[in-house]
Amino acid sequence: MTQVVVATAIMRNGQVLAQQRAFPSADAGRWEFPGGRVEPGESEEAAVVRECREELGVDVKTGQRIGPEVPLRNGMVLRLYTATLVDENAEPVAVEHSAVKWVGAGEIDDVPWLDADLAFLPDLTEIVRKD
Ligand code: 9L3
Ligand code: MG
Repeated sequence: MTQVVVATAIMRNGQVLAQQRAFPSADAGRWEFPGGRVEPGESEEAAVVRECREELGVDVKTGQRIGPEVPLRNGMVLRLYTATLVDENAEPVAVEHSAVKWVGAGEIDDVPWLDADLAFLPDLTEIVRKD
């Protein structure tokens, strides 16, 4: 079966959360939407919740899937879900990454995203603008 990697667009007050990768070295310094591999028997929505807990230390509620399915290396595919913080006042922290930051709709295009994540920007910008 195809290995799905989920990515999460956490939205709050017209902004979306970006996190900066620390590893591997080829990706270090680039920004991504938080997430990771869906585990066997796990739903994609549950993987979003688990990855945000692990990577950011926050609980999220998974929203809708948006944008294309992006092919990755090794036959994996990347899918993006929107999400909101369960506690709006909780601040995500970079547990295993270099940094996190909130990005407004007008700044999304200026972030040095991973190549794979670029495919989500048109659909995402429209949704963040309406948030
Ligand atoms: N990946 C790309 N964009 C993303 C995410 C969450 C992941 N927004 C790629 C990087 C890795 C693979 O998917 O090659 C698995 O992700 P992770 O487990 O290293 O986060
Ligand atoms: Mg990850």
